[in-house]
Amino acid sequence: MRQKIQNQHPDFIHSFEGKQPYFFEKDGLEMKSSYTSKDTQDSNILNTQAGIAPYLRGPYSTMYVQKPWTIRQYAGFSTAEESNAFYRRNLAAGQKGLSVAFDLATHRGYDSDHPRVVGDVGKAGVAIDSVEDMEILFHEIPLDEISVSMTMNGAVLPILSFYIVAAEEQGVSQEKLSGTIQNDILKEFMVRNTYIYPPAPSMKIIADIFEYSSKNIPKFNSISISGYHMQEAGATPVLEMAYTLADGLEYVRTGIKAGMSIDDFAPRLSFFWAIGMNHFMEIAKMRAARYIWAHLLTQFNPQNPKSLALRTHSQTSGWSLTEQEPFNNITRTAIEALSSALGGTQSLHTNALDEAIALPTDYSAKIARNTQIILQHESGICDVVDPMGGSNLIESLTQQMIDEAMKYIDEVEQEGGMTKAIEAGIPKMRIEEAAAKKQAKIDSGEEFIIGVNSFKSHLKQPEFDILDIDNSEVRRKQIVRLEKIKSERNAEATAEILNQLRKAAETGSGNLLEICIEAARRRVTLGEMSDTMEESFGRYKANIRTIQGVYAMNANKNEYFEKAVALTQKFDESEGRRPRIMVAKMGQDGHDRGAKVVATAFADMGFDVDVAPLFQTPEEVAKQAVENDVHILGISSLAAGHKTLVPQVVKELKKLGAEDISIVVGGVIPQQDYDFLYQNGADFIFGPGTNLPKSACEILEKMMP
Ligand code: 2CP
Repeated sequence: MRQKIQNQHPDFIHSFEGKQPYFFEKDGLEMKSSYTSKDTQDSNILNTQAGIAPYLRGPYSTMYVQKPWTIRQYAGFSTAEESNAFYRRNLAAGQKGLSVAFDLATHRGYDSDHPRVVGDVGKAGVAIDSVEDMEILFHEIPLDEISVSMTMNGAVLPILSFYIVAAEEQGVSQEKLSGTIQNDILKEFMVRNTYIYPPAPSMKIIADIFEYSSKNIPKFNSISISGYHMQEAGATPVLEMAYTLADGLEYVRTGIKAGMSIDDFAPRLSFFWAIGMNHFMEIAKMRAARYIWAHLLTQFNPQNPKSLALRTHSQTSGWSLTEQEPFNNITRTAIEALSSALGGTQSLHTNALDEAIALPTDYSAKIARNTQIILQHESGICDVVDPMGGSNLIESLTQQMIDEAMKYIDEVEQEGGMTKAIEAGIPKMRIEEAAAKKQAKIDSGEEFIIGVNSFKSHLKQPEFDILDIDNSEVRRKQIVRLEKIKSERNAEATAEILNQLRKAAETGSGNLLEICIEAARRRVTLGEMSDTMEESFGRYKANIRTIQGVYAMNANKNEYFEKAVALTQKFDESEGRRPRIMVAKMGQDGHDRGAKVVATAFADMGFDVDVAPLFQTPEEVAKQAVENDVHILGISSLAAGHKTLVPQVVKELKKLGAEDISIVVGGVIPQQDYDFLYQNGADFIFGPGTNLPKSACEILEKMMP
């Protein structure tokens, strides 16, 4: 007898008295309360070995017994000097590889002096405008010994060129470089939003990087095909895995179409997973992904077995961190790191406990790093290959994830591949639906977040050191360096190489990376290279699509939801129209999960909702808010630009005589900034963990006293 339990609330589960296992839904999969060998008897995945295709149990036969995963902490902030000092301290304390975070201005191809990036320079990563900055970033870090990962997708050509030339000027030749460039543009169009050019030229850039790196930097991983940002945007582990592998297939086809053989580039494709709190599913996901990848790649008939091996970096989930009771985040990160190691990661970043609030300090970064060191040296996890192999639960879940993921991969294939599926909006829609569903379940208390919607503590929270970046000072320093470089370089040589780049972009002939490397040698800046290619490629603008109904469907236990619906109706009756909110992001911050979830939830509560395009200036946002005649402007900020951008948008609204528009600020806002924002025009501030219907009620009650 199969009995299904829809609700996982402990009281409900404890009252269940049947002897049969009960079934429940977790992140879109049906699971059971107990597993036996019967659950795996029909499975054909049990008799595989690590180091041999299909690599389900790991890409290397000896795994951590021979070499533990690389402790690779992602970091970067402010100037190249400050980031360099931070890297060197971390390497001295036991970190094994570097992973560079660039600021959003750099990601989007703007030099630090560009007017659109005033609030972004040096904030969520380090500002890099030129080869000079890159040299400072790696000062006294031997690039032939330390492998460096760089998270760069939009401005991938200038950044990779600067890196290659900085190494060259350090005396390190290209064939000695080991590391990884993220270079995964498809997921940018889907979720991460730091694209520059439209899909077609972006894929040409990727093909050029594959080609150049296979010939010249053979130890460098030419891409990190990333699911991380999908899960951060709301994807379940299955969706994350399926869409990431489907992206991978699209890149493989791009490489082959550009004339390469599969073995030229497939051994240097790498992957990147988010590891969230769904412990068993995350382990199963990593194993299932290796199995599916080996099977998918077999169709290209590789001769090198390494072409079939999926090697991956992973990072503990940033989204799972809470601002409330941040010490709980140490526990969450340790559980996630454990899942990642049990799943067989090659490299791992563990988040710091304060990352939901601000940039990590040296102390919080140390705890995060030590979480990995403790796992490697105290837990015994590195003594055994694939320790979870043979577990009825894990093997059964691995098979289930293979089957489920293949359905989504087949759907993408039927659409004609990932580029087409993205154009049709399929993956984005499914991810946003999953995000809205999850938020509704959290807001209604059906899913637990300890310290946020349950087991809240009334003890006083400890004060945190907040690493605040003086963004205007970083920008000032960058501008001085940019002016110096431009005044000292050979203007003729610069113009000549930019012309070559322009022609190559126009005609599609020549390898763009090769030309950019020469441009870097001649001190062309990141903004200049990007602008030159933009002349032919254009700048991509995303279509905004919103979903409806998913939040309402999953909000049935939320007392505030009904109340908010009643209040919007009351507003309509008294004002003659529904409350209208525009949800906006400003600057180069493209993290839009929160904004999208707010948009769909508020629409389901009866608001008229507009979503502003990404990457607007405060002036553009204010103008649109007035044109749309909104009552409320909701500003979502996740990249620390709030102290610059919120006062500016308030000023612009005043100029337009629209002071009556209520300003709601949400996202990652440190408590210490609340007063500043209230004094500068914010009417409401809602931090991470906000119950959305409750916040809607607060706003409406203040608007209709
Ligand atoms: C390792 N090796 C072994 C064994 N283990 N050889 C024999 N037996 C073993 N048991 C060898 C490998 O073959 C390799 O040599 C070398 O040791 C290093 O191992 P690896 O597995 O390649 O590890 P790695 O160098 O650390 O590389 C891991 C990845 C790479 C995953 C392949 O792509 C990587 O480091 N990615 C990191 C990406 C990253 O940091 N992303 C940050 C995202 P050979 O090379 O000679 O074969 S930041 C995210 C934020 C959120 C954002 O994006 O916005």
